[in-house]
Amino acid sequence: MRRTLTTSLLALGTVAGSLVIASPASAHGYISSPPSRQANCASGAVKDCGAIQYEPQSVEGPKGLTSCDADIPGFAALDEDSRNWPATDVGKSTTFNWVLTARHKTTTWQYFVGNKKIAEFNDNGAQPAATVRHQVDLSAYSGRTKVLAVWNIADTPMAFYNCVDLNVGGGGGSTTPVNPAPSPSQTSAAPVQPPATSPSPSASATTSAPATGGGNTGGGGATTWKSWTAYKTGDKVTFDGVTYECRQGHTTLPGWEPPIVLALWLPIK
Ligand SMILES: [Cu+2]
Repeated sequence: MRRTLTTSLLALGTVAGSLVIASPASAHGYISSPPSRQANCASGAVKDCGAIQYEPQSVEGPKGLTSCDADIPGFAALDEDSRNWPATDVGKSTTFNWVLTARHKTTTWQYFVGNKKIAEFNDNGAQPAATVRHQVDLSAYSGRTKVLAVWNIADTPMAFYNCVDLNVGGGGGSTTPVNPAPSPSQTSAAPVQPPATSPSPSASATTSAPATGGGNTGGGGATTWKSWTAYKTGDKVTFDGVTYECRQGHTTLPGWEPPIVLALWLPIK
């Protein structure tokens, strides 16, 4: 009896320990689409970024910084403009999509180009959802543009920083995965598209992505969920016998299993 109880407690402890490990340890947030520099590092689109590739959500520093790396020496790659970061073609406005693995109460979300603040969204201290979207007007810009996006936390002195490289006017707001070897913008004749309707994280009915590849072809063809993998909206995966549909494109991390980050995964039959 006693022995059984002890064994059970040990088993319980093991389960609890696993749960602790499975939860996002240093959980914060970053812009997944259009891909921020840290998103490009996490997805492998840009190589040799250093530690940031493992924790794109962790570019945290005091409020008021203007750097891409939050002045964190280990993340310095993010601040190197010479890296030829892939620039996403967007129209005269675009929607920035954040993935928050910890929903910190928020004062404001700010967007800068150079020293100029081009947009600000005030949450007045509210707790955001696990995914956050902001549409930002970029009509004052054209061509290659570096946007610094800042998430200001309400109950700490800290903020989270993202640099997002865009090619304004270069297309219709495409959020397709970036090419690891970006073609020179001068020679790429990007087809002009009407403004793409951004995938809605909450309305799965609108996903009509005809899956051009990546193991998502065919009716209901779901692949097994994996960490360190880039999924796009509409992708289907299985995890623990349940099938999920991706609500928002992101690159997975250990601890982002679908049942834990349901904001990113919609369980389907
Ligand atoms: Cu956090």
